[in-house]
Amino acid sequence: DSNDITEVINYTKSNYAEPNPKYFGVAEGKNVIYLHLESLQNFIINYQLNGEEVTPFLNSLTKDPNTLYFDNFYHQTAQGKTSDAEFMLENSLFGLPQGSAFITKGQNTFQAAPAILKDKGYTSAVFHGNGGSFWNRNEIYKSFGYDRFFDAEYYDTSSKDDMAEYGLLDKPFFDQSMDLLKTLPQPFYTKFITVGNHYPYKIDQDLTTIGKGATGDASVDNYFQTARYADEAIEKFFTDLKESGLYENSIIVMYGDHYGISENHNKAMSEVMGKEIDAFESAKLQRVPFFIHMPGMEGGVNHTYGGQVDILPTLLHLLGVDSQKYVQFGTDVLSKEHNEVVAFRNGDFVSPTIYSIDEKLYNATTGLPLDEGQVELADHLKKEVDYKLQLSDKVVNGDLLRFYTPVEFTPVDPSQYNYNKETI
Ligand code: GP9
Ligand code: MN
Repeated sequence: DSNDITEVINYTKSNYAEPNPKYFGVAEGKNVIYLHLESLQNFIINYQLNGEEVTPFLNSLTKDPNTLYFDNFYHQTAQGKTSDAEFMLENSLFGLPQGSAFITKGQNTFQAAPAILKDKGYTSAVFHGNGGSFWNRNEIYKSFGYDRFFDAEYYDTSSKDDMAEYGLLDKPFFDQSMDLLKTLPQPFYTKFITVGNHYPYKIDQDLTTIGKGATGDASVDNYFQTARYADEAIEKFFTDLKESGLYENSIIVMYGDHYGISENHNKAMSEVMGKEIDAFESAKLQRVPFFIHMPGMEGGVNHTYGGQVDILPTLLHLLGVDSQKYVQFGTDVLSKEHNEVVAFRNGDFVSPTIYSIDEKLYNATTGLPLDEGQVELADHLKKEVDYKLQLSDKVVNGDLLRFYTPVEFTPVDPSQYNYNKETI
């Protein structure tokens, strides 16, 4: 009810982190291009398999002067996997502790990125080479205010060689997406959801350019090949964006959506990482790559702790849109006031000083049990994390954004949208 939404607004106001003046508005009016990188974990970045880089293109971006690369960035997904990542990305709300908010909360009121940016003159679109109803996307995107959803219907999926288990392989996907992208009025806000690097990472050997791993655990061993394939597909897409002229007017943001190698594979991962994967190392494996790339922007490797719930306020500030009036649970990772305590959906958290995993506390630097002197601080952080998750759940379960419309925000009318190819 209205008391609940007042509590939420009070919280999000106090949680707000002021934009960093150095970055605020540097991408004002630019096209936004999100690349949703399926199952890409951060350990693969700059990893060498038998002396060979697995993801040479992404690695080159970690050294690129126009790219911000975050190497302490965590996925915060739960059972909703891909859909949880998208949910956080579009709303800066947490996914639910069970199930997928995409599926159960598709009719909620949202103040999501596409709607926020529509008020700034943006057209929005999602590109995905799988059927539109997967994760209930074709419904919830309407509630987010997405103008267009190019699902498998819009792609040529007739060649078996082009298909992965969950839709078009990344190379034909990006290739075919270019022509669709060129039809959009600018500025646009877009998201490209890849599927090639999806469990169990099977790929036609004719398409591979690197060998498999040698752990004997098939999904771990195959992962190197599908990650390489994704890297090549992304590089090609960058090239095509440059050729089309869109590149110069765009900001490209890339994120890994969730882990690809589960804890069941810790034995093989110990071999890959050259160290035992205990609970502490397992938490660190939840890091996913996060890149922000824009011609002319000052880049660098950034060690700030952050997570997927932080992406939206970060992007809005880059675009010169203040996030203050929106109900968002993350904070701008580029802000000096950014909150570096990264909450996981089960109440665990990581931070630059303390890890709280499965009721155990660790020194973030050494991985050893936390000093007695810091336990009180850890308890305090844990309470903050629990409160934040609980408030976010209140918003989502209670559909509380019904009761709050930010000033100068145009509410979304889902019935205005239709993604059906035939009827457009
Ligand atoms: C399917 C794709 C996969 O369309 O996005 O979702 P996931 O299985 O990774 O949650
Ligand atoms: Mn996924």
